Amino acid sequence: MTDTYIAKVPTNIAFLKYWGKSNEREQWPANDSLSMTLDLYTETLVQVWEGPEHCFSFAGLELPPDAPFAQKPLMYLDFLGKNLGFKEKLFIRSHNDFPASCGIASSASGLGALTLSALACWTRSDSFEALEEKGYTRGAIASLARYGSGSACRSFWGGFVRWYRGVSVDQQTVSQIFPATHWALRDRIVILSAERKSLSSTDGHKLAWTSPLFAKRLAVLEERGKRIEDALARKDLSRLGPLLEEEALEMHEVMKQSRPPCVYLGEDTHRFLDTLRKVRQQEHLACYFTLDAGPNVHLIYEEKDSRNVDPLTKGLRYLDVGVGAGPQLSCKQR
Ligand code: 2P0
Repeated sequence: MTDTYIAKVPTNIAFLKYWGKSNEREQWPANDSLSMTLDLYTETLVQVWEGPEHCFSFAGLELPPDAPFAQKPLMYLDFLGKNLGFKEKLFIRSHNDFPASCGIASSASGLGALTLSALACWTRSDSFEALEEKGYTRGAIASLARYGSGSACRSFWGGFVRWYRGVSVDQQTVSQIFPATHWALRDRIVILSAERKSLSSTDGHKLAWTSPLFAKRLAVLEERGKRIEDALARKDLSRLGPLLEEEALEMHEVMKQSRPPCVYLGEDTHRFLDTLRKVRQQEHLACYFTLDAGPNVHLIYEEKDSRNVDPLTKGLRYLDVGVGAGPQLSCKQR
C-alpha cells in the first residue's frame, strides 16, 4: 500500500454560460462564463499503482478502459501524464456525494477531482501549498483541468467564479469574483429526468457555430456579464433573476437552432417553467431559474425564502444545495 491522495472538488452552475469554443484543441471558449460553485462534490482517491495501465473505479465498480464512462477520464489522464512528464500509473477510486442517477452533470467536479488528485499523487503533495511549491498554482491546476472539461476550471474556487476568455488562447484566466460567504443563495435542482443525454456537451459545443443566433448571442454577452456581476455585487435577486432566465433560454435557443438541432429541454421542463412563472406572479415569490445542458431546472433563490419555494417542488425529486467553498486536498499516509 502506498499513500492515498484525496481530492474533493465541487460542481458549479453557470450564470453566464460557456457554450461554443473558439479553439477546441486548446479549450478556448467563445466567451467569458461565470458560475456559482455548489456544495456538491466528487471525491477522488489516488494511489501509485504497479499495474501496466491506470486502474479506474467509480462508485465502487472497477470500469474496463473501454467503458463509456471511463474513456474520457483515462484519455485525459494519459494526456496529463504525457504533457507533464509523469510516467507512474495510478489506482483511482472516485464517487459523487450526489446520486449517480439524478441527471446532474458531473464532468466539472469529476475531471476537476481527477486533475487535483493525480497531480497531488505524482508530485507527492498533500495540500495546495505543497503543490504551489512545486510550481502548480491553483490557476495552473485549473488551466490543466480545463483540458479535461472546460467547466472544471471554474470548480477550483468557492463562491462566484469567472472564466475570462482573454484576447488569445494563452491569455485566458479564472478567478473568484466573490467568496462563498458573499451571498447565501440556494440552488434547488429539480430532477425532471435522470436519463443520460443523447448528445454530450462536448459535441454540443461544436454545433454552436452552426446556429444563426450564435453571433448575435456573442455580441450581447459582454454587457450581460457586466449586469450579472453588478447584480451579484449588490446581492439584488430581482435584477439577477431575469438575467439568469434570459441567459439560460438564449443558450437553449442557440442549441435548438443549431444544425442539426440539439434539444435538451423536454415537455416536463416547459410545463414546470410555466408553473414557476404563474406561482411567482401570484405569490410574489423571489425565485428564478437557470438551466444546464439537460432537462432539469435549477431554481435560484435566497436561503431565507426556502420555505416559500417548497410548495413549488412538492412531490418532485430535487437536490437542494448552497454555495460551495471550493476544493479540498488531503493525504492519508500508508
Ligand atoms: C456551462 N455547460 O457553462 C455550460 C452550460 C453546459 C451548459 O460547460 O467539452 O462539459 O468538456 O469543455 O465543460 C458543459 O460543457 O464541455 C458546460 P467540455 P463541458 O457550465
